[in-house]
Amino acid sequence: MSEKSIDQATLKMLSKAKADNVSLAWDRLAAQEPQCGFGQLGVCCRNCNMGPCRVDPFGDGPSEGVCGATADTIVARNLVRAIAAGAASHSDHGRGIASTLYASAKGHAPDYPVKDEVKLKALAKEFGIAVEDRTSQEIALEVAETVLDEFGTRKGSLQFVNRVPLKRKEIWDKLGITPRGIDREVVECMHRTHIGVDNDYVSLILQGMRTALSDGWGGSIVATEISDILFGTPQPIKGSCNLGVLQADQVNIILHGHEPTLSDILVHAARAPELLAAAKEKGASGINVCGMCCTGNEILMRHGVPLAGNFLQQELAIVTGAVEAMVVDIQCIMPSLPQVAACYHTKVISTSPKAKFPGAEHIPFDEHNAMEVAEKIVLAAVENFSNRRPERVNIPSDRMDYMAGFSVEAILSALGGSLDPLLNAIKSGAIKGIVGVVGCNNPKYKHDQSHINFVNELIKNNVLVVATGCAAIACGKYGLLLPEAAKNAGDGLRAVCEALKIPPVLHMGSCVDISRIMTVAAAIANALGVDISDLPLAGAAPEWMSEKAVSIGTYVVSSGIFTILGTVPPVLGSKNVAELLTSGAEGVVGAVFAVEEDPVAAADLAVKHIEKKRLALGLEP
Ligand code: XCC
Ligand code: SF4
Repeated sequence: MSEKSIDQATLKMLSKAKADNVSLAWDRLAAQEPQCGFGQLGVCCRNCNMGPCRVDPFGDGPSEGVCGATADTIVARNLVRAIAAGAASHSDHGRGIASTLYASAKGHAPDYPVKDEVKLKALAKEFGIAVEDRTSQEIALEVAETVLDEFGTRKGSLQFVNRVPLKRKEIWDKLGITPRGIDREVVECMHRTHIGVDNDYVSLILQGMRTALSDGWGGSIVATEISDILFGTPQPIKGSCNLGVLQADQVNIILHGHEPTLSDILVHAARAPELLAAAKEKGASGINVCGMCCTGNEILMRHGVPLAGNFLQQELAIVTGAVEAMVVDIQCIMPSLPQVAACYHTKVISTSPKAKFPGAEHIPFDEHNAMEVAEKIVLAAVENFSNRRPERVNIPSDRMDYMAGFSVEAILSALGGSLDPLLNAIKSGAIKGIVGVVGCNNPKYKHDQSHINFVNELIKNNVLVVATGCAAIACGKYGLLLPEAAKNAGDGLRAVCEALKIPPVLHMGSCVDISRIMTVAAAIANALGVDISDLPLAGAAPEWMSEKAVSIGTYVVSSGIFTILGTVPPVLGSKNVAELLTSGAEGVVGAVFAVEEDPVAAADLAVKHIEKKRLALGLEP
């Protein structure tokens, strides 16, 4: 058991699942083993019905598919399709939020007033939209229309790319990878990877980069910016996390998925006096709404809502036997949940027309009558409280406090209004550099271990860590998001954290909020008059598994930031593709990927990279 996770709550629930005879992701992984070697290398293709084909990268079997596609073509096509899927996911999420702003501005979504007018106006100005003598509704309407236009823009390039330094834009323009329209890039990926279109691995990967950039500087950034406008820009906030946040005497509702549209409203719905009274009537002392995965990050950043756990804990939350409803929207929701829930009393409630789950109850959510639907969902959970079977309940006591909510605006205000204190700390070497640690969990690797060991090594070496997604949740569970964690940091970083009263690991939000990290990187580069690739920065996804992570890694590298992957991507079947990603890209976009499964060695790579960049900037390494 202990080889599966470093997290005590997780280990306890793994034992309970075994006793309760519930099968989990780890069991299903064991049933898959050995996993397909061709798949692991990325050399199988099902893109047409002359196949499926697989080529043998070792030269013993066929070296081409029926159409003549080589390992290079097949591996690159598969990678590009993964990027397209990841970019589409983030971007469609962004579209959803932008559509909500549009509906709100049109007066059709009364439960979604603009919460951050300052940010609305700032974004309007960035887009050249007039703000003087206009109501916030008028501004919101034009902002929403402009942002929605980015999905199919005919203007030649996305507007948010204007945030990057000129040097970066020139690199993209020269390579022809400046993203045009968000949807257009995804569509072009699907077109190019159809049989008999783009067969050149270099050309394919360049399109993959352009698509990923349309996510990082398009769909994801839209999701972040518009969420801030609608739900409020996060500010430092405290709360607690891990499965111990579930309450034995309350109705427990877990919100799992990604879009704040549902979760933000549901947090408010659960405070309605009638619903609290209904809960009391059922014998519960209250209604406890908790988050999970990225929608959890969204509401913890804005409301300090307790966070039940990260990706590999979704099934385990149900195994506690104490969850009345697991309410899900989109992305990273295991289709196994209804099956796990069948062993307990938990209701799995799906809400998005895009994401249905056999065995789950579907309560369609839409922005036009949001509060009404949210109350209906909470009531369903409350009514389910009497079905709880006390003999099946076991909530692990493990929980940890966190401080989260470090939006760009919050970081600036912690710094006293300007980036200077941070720049000075970097120049003096008190902070050597910054590493963004992001991404998922993956049952092929010990849960949370790589995240924590990697981050601990970095802070010891005076590297400030910014984290999002399930990586940030992992950090939360081990106390790394508390200002006190600075005591484990190197002297320089510790002093900075103590002076600013911030943790050495800044929780910057959900996965779409990696756009916040990119915005900070661009702002630092602009302030220093250099390119992003000149900065002492790195990115890492120590336990990634999703296609979204592939898109993220690719836009981070394409933006000029060295990125370390902790789980091996399926590209090793093509030496050329692997070589391009891990070395050739340096001369093209000024950054590469590295793959390192050992988190301590990975931290060493990051630190060495940062030292190299410092030296090149004329700073003490
Ligand atoms: Fe999903 Fe965003 Fe990965 Fe977590 S980190 S498993 S993508 S929830 Ni984005
Ligand atoms: Fe095989 Fe080519 Fe068809 Fe892929 S596109 S399945 S390699 S014939």
